[in-house]
Amino acid sequence: MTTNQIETARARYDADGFCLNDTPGLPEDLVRRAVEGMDALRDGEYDTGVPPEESPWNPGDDPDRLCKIEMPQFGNRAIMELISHPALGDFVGQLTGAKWVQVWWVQLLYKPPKPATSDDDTSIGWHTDRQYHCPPWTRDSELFTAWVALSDVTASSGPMKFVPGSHRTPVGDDGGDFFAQDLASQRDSIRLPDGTPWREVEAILPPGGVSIHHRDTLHGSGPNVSNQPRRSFAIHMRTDKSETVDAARIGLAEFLEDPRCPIVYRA
Ligand SMILES: O=C(O)CCC(=O)C(=O)O
Repeated sequence: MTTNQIETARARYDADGFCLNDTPGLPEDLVRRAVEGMDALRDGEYDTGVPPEESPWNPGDDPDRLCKIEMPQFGNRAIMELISHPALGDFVGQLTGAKWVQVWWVQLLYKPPKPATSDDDTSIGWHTDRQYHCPPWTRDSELFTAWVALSDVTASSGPMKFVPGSHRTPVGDDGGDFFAQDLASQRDSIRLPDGTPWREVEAILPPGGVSIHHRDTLHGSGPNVSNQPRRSFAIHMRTDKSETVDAARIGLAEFLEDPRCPIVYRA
């Protein structure tokens, strides 16, 4: 990306709490191998010999449910290569201006296609990432999520939606629920700070594209009514300006010293 493009992305990220990059430079072949890796994990095949962490979806579960697998890079080499890729690291490093950036948690998200007429149980409710950070991080910790698309994410495939500006005055821990299915009624009950209008922006991305969102930005997604699965990785990242409360190394911070949570950028 040129300096101008980075500055535009940074201005968007600061103002809106998210930004998109259609072409961060992830090689097509790597994206294809990561898709194969995703399918292998769904089949319970691990080319590293090690399974992912305990997950809400496990091989053999209903293929028509939302599939969320925690730390998929533990079980597949191509996925490890993708989440560590220097092109992604350079982009987030330049975006944040950080001394270093580390991946600290990863989720595989596979949203199966569903006919528009069927009951929706594959939506992801409005929430912020901070709500799910356990152990908590210190108040000013710099944390964000790089969401990498592995399929064509269109308006009909249940793209992520963001509420621009919602990161500026966080709605707090009761403000959302990842597992809620009725996004419209959630929207009626979430109180945005005075002056922040509720707007929703869809993150439409090609395979290999990425969106970056702040840990306090409200986001969610509806059902996938296309005819292809929606595939992605939510790669949770931190900069040198971050630490867990009491430097805890438990829960989602258990692997901070593990090479499978790589440092993807150093200034
Ligand atoms: O994939 C989605 O629609 C939501 C993912 C998400 O909550 C995240 O990346 O933090």
